[in-house]
Amino acid sequence: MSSMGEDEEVSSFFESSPPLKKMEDILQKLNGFIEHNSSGGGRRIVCVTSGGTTVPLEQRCVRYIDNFSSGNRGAASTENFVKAGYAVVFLYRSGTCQPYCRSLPDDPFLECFHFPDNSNIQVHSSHVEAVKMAVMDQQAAVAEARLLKLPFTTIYEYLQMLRLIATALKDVGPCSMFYLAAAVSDFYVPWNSMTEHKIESGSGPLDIRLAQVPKMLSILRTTWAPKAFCISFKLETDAKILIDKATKALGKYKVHAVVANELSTRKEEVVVVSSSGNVVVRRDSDKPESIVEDNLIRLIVDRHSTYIKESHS
Ligand code: PAZ
Repeated sequence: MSSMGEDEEVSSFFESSPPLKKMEDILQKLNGFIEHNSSGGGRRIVCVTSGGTTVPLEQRCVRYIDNFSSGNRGAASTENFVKAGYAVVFLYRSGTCQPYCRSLPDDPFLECFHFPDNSNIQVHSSHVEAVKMAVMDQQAAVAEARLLKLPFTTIYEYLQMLRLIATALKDVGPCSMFYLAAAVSDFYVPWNSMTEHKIESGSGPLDIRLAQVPKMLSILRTTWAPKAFCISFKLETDAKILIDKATKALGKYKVHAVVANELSTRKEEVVVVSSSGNVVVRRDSDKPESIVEDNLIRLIVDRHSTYIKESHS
């Protein structure tokens, strides 16, 4: 029997996925955001994906497979894209790191505040600057309609939302970008072979067979949003194979660049792999507040500008 082709695997994945909740609401927000930012000023729009997808083991999910991603890269990159003038669709895993909140103490966040009397709440002086910047930057981005946050949890939600966003951005063409920093599950339990109720314990070891999640990058590039500038990410734990894997992904998916990073050093340096060569991007280690995303987004924005110019000539 012949195995399914890539397109068939993708169609079959979507046909068997549980329907996306609040799809109309998401579409309305998305179309309004794109219309607002692309008409008139013609602002560039980037979809930043962030955090990890879960793989449910039961339809009425009690247990799931998850991954390590904190969402820090996506949140920090979003702040930098907004600073560079972009409108950002932030497709993020619920509960992971949010733009403008990275410098706030999250453990425990409520310790930032105190009550001098019953009718007033104040921020402790040690946290005033961080809270003020977080609130002002976030409010400015939202007030100017430059940040649209869309949460996902499962691999099913993530891929359906990515398809919606890509299709909605199709007409923005070269001024749109995909910056795919989310850690997307490679294996999953197909919805129709998943048990409905909580898996019972007490009958020995549990055997689960995971299917491969169809690769959506090719279809994003060829069909959903073929003119968008597209940056994918490659994470490895073995530095020896990282660049080779990233180079293969670049060729296979025809993305414009692959950002290669190794788990333990991902906050210090990344390598941008593209047809014009490999560029190592580092955090400025002499500036304590510097993050690798400051330099990474500068480079990506530059490359995007060149891409837009070339697309118009
Ligand atoms: O979310 P985070 O800041 O903890 O980590 C970022 C990252 C390593 C998930 C990202 O840079 C990345 O490589 N994403 C793609 C992972 C993959 O190869 O599927």
